[in-house]
Amino acid sequence: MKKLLSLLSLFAIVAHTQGQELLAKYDFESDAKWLPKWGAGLGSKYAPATGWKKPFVVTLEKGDSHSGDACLKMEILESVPNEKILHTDVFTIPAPDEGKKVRITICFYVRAQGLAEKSLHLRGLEKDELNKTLKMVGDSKSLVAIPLNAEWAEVRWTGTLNPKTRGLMVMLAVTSTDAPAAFWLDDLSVEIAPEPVPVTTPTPAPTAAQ
Ligand SMILES: [Ca+2]
Repeated sequence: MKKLLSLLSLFAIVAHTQGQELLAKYDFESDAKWLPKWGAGLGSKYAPATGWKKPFVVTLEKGDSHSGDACLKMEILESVPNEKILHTDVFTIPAPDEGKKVRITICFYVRAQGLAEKSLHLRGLEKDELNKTLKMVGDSKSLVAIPLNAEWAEVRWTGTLNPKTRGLMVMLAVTSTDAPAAFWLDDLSVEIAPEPVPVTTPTPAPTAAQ
């Protein structure tokens, strides 16, 4: 726990010094056997994530986590053609300044077993202030085809949201029909990303450099 707190403190310091704002973070270190507000779906059928018994199960697993003692495991038990989707709760996105868009970075760590290459995808769902669905992030069902390795690997995506977006749900979608198969997830965070540095910025005069 102490290690976790120091890691979180370190994270806060880094976030502060870079002017970034943490919007959501999930490290799965709770003792609970369920994931509050997380859901999972098969095709168009949705239920609480840890409520599924087949064709997949979602559990909090102790040991071999990326950080702390626990991580999330989604295990596909039976081969079915429909997409299997795991998703977070809807967390708040701050209103952007006039004429601007909110720019975010989604970061997480994943490892996998038995899934076909390019069959696990990062996806986001943008919601308006009334929690109505606006669109998929980037108008895409796949922001990133997640690399599938036996060892933990970092996945990071940065992009902008619709100016009307006030809520966001992060999703991991499995298109593979392979079973048995599984992936593990840890340290999912979403934060406001710094504005990109324009590539056309003029080079400052040498005297301006320290
Ligand atoms: Ca963890």
